[in-house]
Amino acid sequence: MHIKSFTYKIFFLIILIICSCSKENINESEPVNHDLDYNLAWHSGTSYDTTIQVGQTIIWTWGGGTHNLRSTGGVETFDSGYSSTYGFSFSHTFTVVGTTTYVCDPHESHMYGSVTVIE
Ligand SMILES: [Cu+2]
Repeated sequence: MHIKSFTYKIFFLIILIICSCSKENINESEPVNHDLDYNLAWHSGTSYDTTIQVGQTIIWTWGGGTHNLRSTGGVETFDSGYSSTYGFSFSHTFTVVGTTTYVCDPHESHMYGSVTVIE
């Protein structure tokens, strides 16, 4: 009886150690902070009005089809060029306060957006 309860104590101790170890691992593997990036899908039927802070980056990721992403007015200029590769991505880091509009040229009626940069 004595030996049995001792065995249970050892078993409990081992379980406790395993639990505390795995908890530590969870804390270490917390996701990287992506607060500074905005990820937007870029395919037919996507339009956005996005407000960000100076220095933040927007990443557009292509769905199916042939698309480009070109600024059409405002305070910043950018042009991705054309790509028909699914998963292609284009990013721009905004450094000027104000609003910039953009469009996908072949799909200007349903692929467009604006980015408003605030201090
Ligand atoms: Cu398009």
